[in-house]
Amino acid sequence: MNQTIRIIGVPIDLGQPRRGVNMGPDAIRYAGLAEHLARLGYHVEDQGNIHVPVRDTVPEVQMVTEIARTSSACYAQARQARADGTIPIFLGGDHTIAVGSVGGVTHDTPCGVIWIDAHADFNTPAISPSGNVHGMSLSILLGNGHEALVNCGRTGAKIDASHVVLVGIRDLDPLEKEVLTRSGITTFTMRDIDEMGMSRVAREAVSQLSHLGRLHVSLDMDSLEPAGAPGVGTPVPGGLTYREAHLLMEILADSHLLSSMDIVEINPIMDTSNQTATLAVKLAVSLFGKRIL
Ligand code: HAR
Ligand code: MN
Ligand code: MN
Ligand code: MN
Repeated sequence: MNQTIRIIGVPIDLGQPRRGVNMGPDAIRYAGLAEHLARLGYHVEDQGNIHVPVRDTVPEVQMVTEIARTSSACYAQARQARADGTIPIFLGGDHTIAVGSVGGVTHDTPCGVIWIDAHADFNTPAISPSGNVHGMSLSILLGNGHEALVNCGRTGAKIDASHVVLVGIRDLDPLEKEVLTRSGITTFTMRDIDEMGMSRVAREAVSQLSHLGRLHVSLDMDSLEPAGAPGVGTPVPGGLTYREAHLLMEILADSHLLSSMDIVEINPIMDTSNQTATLAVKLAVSLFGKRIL
């Protein structure tokens, strides 16, 4: 019996101000995600997209309510995908999709989370300079922030600080940095990657989380160097190279613990020739693929 990968599109752009990231799911589909995974031997099913209202029709004061509604739908899909024994891949959309995806996949049992991002998404409404909810997703999952989001799917925190590892971080807001330091979350910044090398970083991440028996990878495409991944809303120079990102995926694949994934923040309007979605598909192939040799 082949393993089943279930694709779930979450075209949400309500967690940040730019239109375009709502087209991420189709850009990733167009780049051939299903075909490439099928070629690896998986049975692939595409659930289509979760309904998200058009940003222009949502008044600013309704934004969090609508994000919560989408997150609940995403949570239910994540829970169902696990109950059906499939590996869900959630296509964003901005990084708010993780509130529902990580929430749902941890409904019954905890899970290790590898959060690959230029940002820590660890703001709260009280400290965020922008107020953008996509910069708060991880904090929400740890139980802090907008109540409607913290209590999405089930009440309170969805993951423990010791069950998440951040990789690729290079852009923190001043207060976000303080809160992140106090949280005790293991964080591998770009400097750590420069000094230690990706191989050691990836192995340490896996070894911290392997006792949980499975891993969720939340891949924010702005973790990559913008030259190779320009189709994102908040590019930050000095990101992961093509080879570092692939090595990370390959070492995570070697753990045989992968049970779910997010691919987020792709904005096709900012992209050229869909190269960011194409790169995301290649990384997913490395994550779910087999060794070259
Ligand atoms: N830290 C900034 C804020 O909270 C920007 C972070 C959001 N950018 C993302 N998320 N793409 O990873 O507004
Ligand atoms: Mn992010
Ligand atoms: Mn980011
Ligand atoms: Mn533990």
